[in-house]
Amino acid sequence: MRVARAPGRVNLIGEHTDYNGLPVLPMALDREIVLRFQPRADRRVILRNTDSRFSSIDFELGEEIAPEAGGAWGNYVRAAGQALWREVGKLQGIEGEVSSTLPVASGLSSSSAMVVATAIALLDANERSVPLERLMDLLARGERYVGLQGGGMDQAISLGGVAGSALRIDFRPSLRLTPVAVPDSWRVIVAPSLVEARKSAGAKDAYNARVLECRDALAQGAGRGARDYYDLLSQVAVSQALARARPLLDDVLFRRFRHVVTEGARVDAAVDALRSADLVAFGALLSASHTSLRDDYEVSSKELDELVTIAEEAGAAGARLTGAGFGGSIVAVASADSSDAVLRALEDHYYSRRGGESAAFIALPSAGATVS
Ligand code: NG1
Repeated sequence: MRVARAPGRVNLIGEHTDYNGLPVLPMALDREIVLRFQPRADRRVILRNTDSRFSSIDFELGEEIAPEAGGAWGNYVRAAGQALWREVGKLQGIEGEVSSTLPVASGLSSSSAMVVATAIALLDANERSVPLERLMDLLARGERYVGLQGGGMDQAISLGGVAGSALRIDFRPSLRLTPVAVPDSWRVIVAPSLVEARKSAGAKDAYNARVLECRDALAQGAGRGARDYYDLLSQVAVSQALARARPLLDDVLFRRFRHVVTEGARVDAAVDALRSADLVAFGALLSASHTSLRDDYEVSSKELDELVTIAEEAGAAGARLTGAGFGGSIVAVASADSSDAVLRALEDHYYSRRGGESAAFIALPSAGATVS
């Protein structure tokens, strides 16, 4: 048996920027999808899931793989299979078993981890390889198979994660990953809201609507003819872009536009704060990002807002929703000295009141996907 492992991720800052050509700052988690597999002599992919909520899958690889109805996990496996077949040609299948230490639909990218684990397992079984950055891009486009017009952050960080570091990922002018060490004295806390952010179901439409709104804002003149937000901000400063956009856009489009251009600037500032180990500045940027996602981008929820407030009041330097929103998790940063108080407050004021154990955890910046 061979084993493919692909981690989930927590995005520290840079939300809804990737599909707009602006950078992100995620780190790979120490929680992952594990795929134990062996090659098959035919084209079939047969996988069991150790989580009894998910039924087994069995399909044939090919140029055009029909999706399973609904939000099935098997569609992430099919997405990887179809993308790779189109890239490298004929492939033999695999059979095996999938397990996970990642909470599902928590905004921690279990879906992209499934895509990545499948892809590296299929490549290994077929003794094929695709250059890493090509694979990142290929799988980002491939995952759109499930109907979400997503960006490239999740596949890139799952494949390219570096232990001890967050990664600044630039998508334009070309894909580039720059590790930035997370100081030993910082703690990154992840707190799931326990409200599932199932992108394959309802949240998909809301996500895709945001993608279109961002494009509309540019097309209605705020882009000054630029192809994307990267091109726009290569020509003008954020303040100029905002001043020019305001009279051209209605209230909703202006707020979407303002989130994207200010969030891009916050990523730059956050990378500087991380490099200089300035926890206070970094935390303030996280909290500003949350406000922008809540008020301008409108992707937060009352549970996510509540978790952010609890973390901040308990002494976190800053906190924000992480991932697409519409449910999922928050991320908070705190000093090693105050992280226990933050975890305790989350337990007392959020999880206990819902009658359960705490689901919050300290995330360790981890390495990317492997197969062995
Ligand atoms: P989540 O929902 O956290 O897996 C999605 C997109 C990202 C990015 C974020 C928002 C996919 C697979 N993931 O992440 O590319 O746009 O939303 O920043 O499309």
